[in-house]
Amino acid sequence: MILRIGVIGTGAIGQDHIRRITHSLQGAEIVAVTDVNAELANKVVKEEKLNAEIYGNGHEVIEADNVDAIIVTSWGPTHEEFVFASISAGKYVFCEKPLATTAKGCKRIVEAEEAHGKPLTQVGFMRRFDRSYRQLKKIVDSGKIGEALMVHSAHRAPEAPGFSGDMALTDSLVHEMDVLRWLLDDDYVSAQVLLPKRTRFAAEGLQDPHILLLETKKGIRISVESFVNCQYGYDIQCQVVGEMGTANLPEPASVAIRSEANLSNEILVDWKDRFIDSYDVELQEWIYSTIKGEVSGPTAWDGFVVAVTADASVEAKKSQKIEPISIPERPDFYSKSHVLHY
Ligand code: NAI
Ligand code: NAD
Ligand code: ISE
Repeated sequence: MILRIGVIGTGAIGQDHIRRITHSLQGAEIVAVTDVNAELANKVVKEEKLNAEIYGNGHEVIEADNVDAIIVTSWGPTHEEFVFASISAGKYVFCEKPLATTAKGCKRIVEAEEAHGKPLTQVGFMRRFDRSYRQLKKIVDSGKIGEALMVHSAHRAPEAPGFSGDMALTDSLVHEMDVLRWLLDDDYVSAQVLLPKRTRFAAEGLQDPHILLLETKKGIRISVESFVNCQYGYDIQCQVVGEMGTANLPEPASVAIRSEANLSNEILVDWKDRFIDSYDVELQEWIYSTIKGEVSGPTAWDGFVVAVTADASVEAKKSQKIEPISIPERPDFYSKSHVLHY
């Protein structure tokens, strides 16, 4: 079976996903697209030589008879509406983060899926598909370093064009909020946000860097540095400290250069390059599991948990106190969806 996909939002990441599905991955084709910027949708269909219908809005894409599954890559505030409509139509949907801009919105999606009777939604947390994170998880799960006690991690980007308000927490650190609970097989109980000396490279009125401190149910303490104007590169770090050793996220492969009395390795500067393989694996696995009628990646429940964590982190930044993170028990309904494919 070839999965026939409709894409809502043909901007930066929508175009990337269309390209990888059309030119690199197997088992799917793009048959429908839409964008509020109709000119852009037209341009993408032409440039990628897609055999796809261009629709006037996302709902028409979702309702199209020849569309089996939906990819939502429009702006964050539009996601909830399109995911909801996909569930109502009984169609599988891959939604870029955020699932919805509020925890309430995510909860409504969870409830809609429960009412529908099976999970249909996967959220675009691609780090779970990243080879280096999967290698790190294998070591943590193997018990080689004993029980995990602490995690030190960092999310650094050279600059943050278009960032405003608390986007460092709600747009970028959401990836850590998702991948660390997956890595540790745990959930968070509290958040605290420290505000270090501000870099002069931050836009006016924006705090940068941040340190997010999370505590988990098992008592693991996590520090996440967010530094989105670090100038030097896109650098994702993660070290798990266990009872008997430590395990570090592998660095992206790069050529070690010995030259002019220096030993050096390139540091990537763009998140697209750092996670390029992860997006491929993420969407290939989504295509295969959708054809099988399963959700095997991050679910609507995971999208909800991240939204609750992000809300508590923003609150902790404001209050400068330790804020509780209240995550209800995961419904049995979602347990099966955590299957990992190595
Ligand atoms: P973008 O602004 O380049 O593209 C969004 C597109 O959606 C635009 O072309 C816009 O015209 C269209 N759009 C907006 N509302 C729409 C609607 N109601 N109907 C149809 N089209 C609509 O944004 P970008 O960077 O592609 O981000 C899109 C989403 O992907 C965001 O939610 C973002 O958080 C997420 N994202 C995820 C990444 C990841 O690493 N997983 C990386 C980058 C973005
Ligand atoms: P973008 O602005 O480049 O693209 C968004 C597109 O959506 C635009 O073309 C816009 O015209 C279109 N759009 C907006 N509202 C629409 C609507 N109602 N109907 C149809 N189209 C609509 O943004 P982007 O960088 O591609 O980001 C898109 C989403 O992807 C965001 O949610 C973002 O958080 C997410 N994202 C995820 C990652 C990741 O690493 N997983 C990386 C980048 C972006
Ligand atoms: C972007 O939206 C993403 O999702 C990237 O993966 C992230 O690293 C970047 O900081 C965000 O702005």
